[in-house]
Amino acid sequence: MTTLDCEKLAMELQRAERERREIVRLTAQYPNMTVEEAYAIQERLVAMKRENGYRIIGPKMGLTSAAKMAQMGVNEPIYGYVFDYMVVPNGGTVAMSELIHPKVEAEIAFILKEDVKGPNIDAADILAATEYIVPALEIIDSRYVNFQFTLPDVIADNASSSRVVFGSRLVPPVSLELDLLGVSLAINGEARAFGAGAAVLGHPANAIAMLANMLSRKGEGLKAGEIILAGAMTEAVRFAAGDVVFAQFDQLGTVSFRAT
Ligand code: OOG
Ligand code: MG
Repeated sequence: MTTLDCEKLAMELQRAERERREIVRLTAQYPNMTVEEAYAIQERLVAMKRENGYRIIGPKMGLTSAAKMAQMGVNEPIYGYVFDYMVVPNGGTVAMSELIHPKVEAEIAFILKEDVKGPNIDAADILAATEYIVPALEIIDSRYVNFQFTLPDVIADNASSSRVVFGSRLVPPVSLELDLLGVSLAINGEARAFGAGAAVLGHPANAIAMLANMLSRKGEGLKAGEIILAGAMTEAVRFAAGDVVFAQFDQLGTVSFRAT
């Protein structure tokens, strides 16, 4: 793949998101695309969004639980970026007309008080650098036909990032046992998925540590003040216009939105 291909494919993904249109997965045309090439496309896509005036809220981990890896048929964690235009207020609305075929998943987010730069970062380093834990609902929306992709496809597509709702309660990590922390996800009052922090690589701080180590490969790190998603604790669930989506987290409160 050339730099030109990267530019072209990032633009296709950008257009698909903006025009709410499914596209054929990139590996159909580039079957030998590597993970490194996929991150190069993601980097172009992220740069385009910044050139368009959008601001990064934080990097995020994806595919960090067995439930998610099995659901998506992919077997290694990935990262992407959440932008300011993706944030929906807690209790707010998500317009289906702006999205393609969204799904929702419950997550734990970290807000750091210090920058963290890999390599060799572990969960203890992350917990020591964390100011607050925040509950979240992430809305993912693959730009690919039928939400189907291989690992390089989903990396290039900014890990399906689309919308995010953060809870209103910020809790310092010392008072929490994040691996034992449970969550239930309900749609219109009907329980649809359950999870616990341990589903995320044994402990959500492991996912954030892995992210710091992955970012260090390109000389980057985690920054104080970013809100960083650790990856879904549950499988992702489809929702439709009119649905009320509600997550209840042990010790962290509730997060909800309504789809219109
Ligand atoms: C990729 C996004 C993964 C997570 O938390 O696992 C992700 C996808 O499943 O489309 O955000
Ligand atoms: Mg996610």
